[in-house]
Amino acid sequence: MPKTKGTSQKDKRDSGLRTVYLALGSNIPPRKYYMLESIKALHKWNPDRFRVSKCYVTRPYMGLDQAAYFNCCVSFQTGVSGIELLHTIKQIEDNLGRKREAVKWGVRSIDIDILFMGSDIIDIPDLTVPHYDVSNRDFFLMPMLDLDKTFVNPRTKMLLSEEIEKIPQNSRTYPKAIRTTKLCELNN
Ligand code: A4P
Ligand code: MG
Repeated sequence: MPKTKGTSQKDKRDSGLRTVYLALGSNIPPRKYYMLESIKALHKWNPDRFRVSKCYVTRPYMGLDQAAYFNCCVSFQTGVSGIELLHTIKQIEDNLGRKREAVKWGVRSIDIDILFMGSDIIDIPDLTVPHYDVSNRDFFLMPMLDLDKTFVNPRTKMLLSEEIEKIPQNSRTYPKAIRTTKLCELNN
């Protein structure tokens, strides 16, 4: 097996049950449909302790000239490896017709990112957990706080509630909760 820098010993099947947190984002209509279908697919795949945050409408990150996003987070309990989880979310994105374009931060029907896998730290070529930019994105941190107000980022050792306060104004996307019962109907 090729040796990779910082490969986590935890990225294997028997890593034990832990709560994983995923972020969902869409800025191509119908955004609500893409969000809801992704949530349903994830719930079907792993219903154990499945929870959904509020859904937010957010400005494009770093002021990009794009349509507004819908963002939310989901959490569930699982024992799967990071790579297996990554394959599953890519499959769900593909099934919902996501086109992979060369443009970084291009528009997207649905983007599903792994934010945290319990307190695991994974640094392998295809996967970085916690997500490399989680501390700088209010559209990740705000819905994360809906799911767990006391969550500590295992890399920075900071509370997410502290990290969100530190985000500079020019990076903020000003998440605004939207009224929807549909997105949260899978909550326990
Ligand atoms: N990868 C590594 N770590 C992870 C992880 N923790 N979760 C690799 C998911 N994927 C991870 O992902 C590219 C590769 O990253 C994967 O093949 C995987 O091996 P991708 O989803 O195909 O590409 P992407 O999403 O276009 O790129 P990137 O850099 O992930 O974009 P971001 O960072 O997701 O940013 N503004 C607002 N308001 N809301 C948004 O949701 N999203 C973006 C996209 C930009 N602006 C936004 C939002
Ligand atoms: Mg992504």
